[in-house]
Amino acid sequence: MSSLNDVEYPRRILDYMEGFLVSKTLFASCELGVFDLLLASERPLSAAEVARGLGTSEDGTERLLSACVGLQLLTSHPSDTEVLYSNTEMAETYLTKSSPRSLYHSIQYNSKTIYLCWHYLSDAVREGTNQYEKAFGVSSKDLFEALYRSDEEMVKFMQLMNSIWNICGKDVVTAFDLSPFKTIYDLGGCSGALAKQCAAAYPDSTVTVFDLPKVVHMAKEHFVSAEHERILFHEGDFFKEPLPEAELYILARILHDWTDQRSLELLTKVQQSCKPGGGVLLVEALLHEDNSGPLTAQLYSLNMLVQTEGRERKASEYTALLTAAGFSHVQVQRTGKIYDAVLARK
Ligand code: SAM
Ligand code: ASE
Repeated sequence: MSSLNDVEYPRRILDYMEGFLVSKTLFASCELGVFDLLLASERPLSAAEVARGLGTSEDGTERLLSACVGLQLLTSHPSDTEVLYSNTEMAETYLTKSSPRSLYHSIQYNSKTIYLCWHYLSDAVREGTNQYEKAFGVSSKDLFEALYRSDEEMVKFMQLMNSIWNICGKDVVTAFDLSPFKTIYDLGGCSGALAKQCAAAYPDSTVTVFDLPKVVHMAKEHFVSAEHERILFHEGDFFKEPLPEAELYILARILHDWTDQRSLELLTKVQQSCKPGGGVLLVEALLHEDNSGPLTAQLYSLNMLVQTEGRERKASEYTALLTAAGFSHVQVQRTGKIYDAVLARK
């Protein structure tokens, strides 16, 4: 059969229009605990058994499970009497809470925070600013005061930040050979997830997570255990306080939170603290030079509009900021996953 083009039949438009139905099906299945229940069960379960296990309606559950089969998150096993369901390998790996590569907390943050912010996307585009005031009733004067409007929100944000590095972290820390750098500071290192990947890839290096005091306290308490000997912590404010001297500074998903002006201010400080011969590694979702993609970076840039003061940038824009701050020898490595790496030298 010949495939219809987008004008004869607007498949793409229909998919985009209803894309949120897919997101919400994923959110609800995770939140209700579908994948965790099926993981805990030794055998595939019927909709009635899942409904009993979750305390949900049988009819609603049957429809949810069926949609998950359509999304290839579940496999159905038809028998004479009833349909049985089990997790696909993809769901078991990424959607169950206890999996080492779990995206459960990212999905929660998308469901409970980002989805609500995106309700105000048109306003954000109209006004050119983030939407915390409308979405959550908090003033957005200090970005991280708004993002961390409660300790609970801060932990949720840290969990979001944490999960992707189990999937993409190795690629970004090995995009360049960082073994010559023995003293590494991860500025805004958050939960320490990228620091763990970095310490694992470079056994002769020490990685210090530099972040706001309450973030560091939380990271020590909940995310980094004593077995990670080469991960240290430093509490501070990278805009207000001096930076410790280091051979390499990592700024992962930092500059995309901030305007060009604040980014340059921070990079200039980093350059001044950096040891001669040292460097800085930026980890960001790079836009193509002609802005034609990748779609993920384009959408993330809209998310930065709704949630932060920054934007996603092209490699040339990061190069311009790095050069203005006094760095040279800028190199760019795309990883093919969400996040890319840019290395510059002092
Ligand atoms: N680098 C981590 C990653 O990629 O997963 C976290 C990125 S998160 C978007 C930004 C981080 O910068 C947060 O951990 C936040 O607490 C930290 N941060 C924000 N403002 C800061 C400041 N003034 N001084 C130090 N850290 C700050
Ligand atoms: C930030 C990164 C994120 C600030 C807010 C954020 C992410 C979500 N919210 O620095 C991670 C990237 N995902 C998206 C949708 O942008």
